[in-house]
Amino acid sequence: MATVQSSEEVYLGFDFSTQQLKVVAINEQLEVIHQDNVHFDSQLAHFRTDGGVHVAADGLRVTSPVLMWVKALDLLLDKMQKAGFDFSSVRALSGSGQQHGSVYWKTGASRTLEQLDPAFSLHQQLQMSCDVFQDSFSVDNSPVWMDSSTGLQCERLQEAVGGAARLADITGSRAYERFTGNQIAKMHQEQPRNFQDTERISLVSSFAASLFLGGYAAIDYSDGSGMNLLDIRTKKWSDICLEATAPNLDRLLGTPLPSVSVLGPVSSYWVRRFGFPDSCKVVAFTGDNPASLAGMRLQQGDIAVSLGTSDTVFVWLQHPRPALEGHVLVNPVDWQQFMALLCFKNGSLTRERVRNRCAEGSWEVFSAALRETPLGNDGYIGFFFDVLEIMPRAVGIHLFDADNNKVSTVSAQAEVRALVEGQFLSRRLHAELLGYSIIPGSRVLATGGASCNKDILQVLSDVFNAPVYTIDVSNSACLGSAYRAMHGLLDKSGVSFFDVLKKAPEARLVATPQPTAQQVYNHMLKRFAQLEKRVLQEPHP
Ligand code: 5FX
Repeated sequence: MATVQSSEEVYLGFDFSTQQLKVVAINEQLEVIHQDNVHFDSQLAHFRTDGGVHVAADGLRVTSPVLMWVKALDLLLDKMQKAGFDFSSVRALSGSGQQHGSVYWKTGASRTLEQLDPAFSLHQQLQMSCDVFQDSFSVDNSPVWMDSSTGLQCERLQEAVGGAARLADITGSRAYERFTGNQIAKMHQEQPRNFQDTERISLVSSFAASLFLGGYAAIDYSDGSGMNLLDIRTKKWSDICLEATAPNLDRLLGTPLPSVSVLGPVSSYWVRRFGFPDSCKVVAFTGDNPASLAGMRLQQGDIAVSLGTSDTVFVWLQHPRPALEGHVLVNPVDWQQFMALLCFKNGSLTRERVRNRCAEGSWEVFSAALRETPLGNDGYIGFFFDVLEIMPRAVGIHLFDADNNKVSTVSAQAEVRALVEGQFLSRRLHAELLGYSIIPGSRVLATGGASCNKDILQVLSDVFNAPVYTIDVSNSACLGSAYRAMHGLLDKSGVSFFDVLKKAPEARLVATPQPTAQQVYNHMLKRFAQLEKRVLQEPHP
């Protein structure tokens, strides 16, 4: 890492992800000069989250305490200050948040945001009422993307707009349980008093931007596309979707803006408490997947695979062709373009569970298992859904032998390979169903926590039969936010995102497909698709 020199200008990117809050600072040369993070479970243990969330007894409702996110920001800024970070050099900041989560600001909270007192931390001023401060959130526990409790609301929304395909055509996706509109509808139905007491609804991204702005930040087009509420073509809220969701939503959501928008300067709270310049600009925050697209400087033809709490796959799209599977979002770096996104819930937490069960809790042992087992795993295929998966909508562990017979156990090493191959076959299968195809010259760009494991990336390269590249910063959402902060200042003068980032380090080649990969996995993919249909037919909640 280069060191901060006080004369240089700096851009900050934050990422409010599921398990932690992270920050990256870059200088004008696009060098990373500072990185830090706050891990929710361990560093804010009194919120008693597991993986950053609370899962209800029914397994379907999943929330995070909104004050945990606020407190994490206090803690992160304090850590940076103690490390000698010079906030006076920050020209602009932006950020991202886990997608779909919603924050409910209580009536009167905008005044609190406008009048934040630099003598106190944010959480002291935004938390529950006391003699001095009024509480700012009408709902303490925000529903997050892992929630799948809104099946009823999804059905009603699709019925109201004329079916799943029609909804996908308008908003880029059929109704999904985690999508914010369906979460809002449920909040309105199940917590009417709290809903009544709400003056603004934010996404996690726009909530975080609001803290820096000292006022409510607009929802950006790209993260707004994950709500089942935004018309991805007109970039306006869809009246029919709003009406089918809850009353007065237009007012509660505010007007959406392009992701590149400069929302205004940081509030005086940041200037007086930490020494930010009063000219420091806040560029609209967006979703973590859109921010990753920016961080990886994804281009047409590339496919990005993000290996995090959720695994996601995304590509740049010129023309939206929404389908019943997957999502089309407005593109975060060029709002006239689009991106396609696929999300899988069973990502790193499942990899960690299998590492603990089959590899003595060690990534080295896990990697050795991948190296010591053959491509194609002697025909064994596995589906590992610890929680209800999105694609396919199935749950449980399903293992098959080379004759497609269901088996209950395999060796520990074969289980490790079955997990990793199964995850990547599924990512490839669903990307191809959405229209993606591997062509000569295709690159797979890998990011997220597991992208630092070369043996996992070798399997990714083999299954996709394409070279895999990574960037040096494993958190591409944070880096992408810092890049977007920089671009936000120049967009109005007509400079494109890619022009701003010409000097950014090139992605590094980390794995190339082995000679037999194409033959092994083309055949296996066909079997995988058939077996997935069988798994889908098994009963689930
Ligand atoms: C995308 O649709 C998702 O639900 C997840 O990838 C979240 O954004 C994770 F933060």
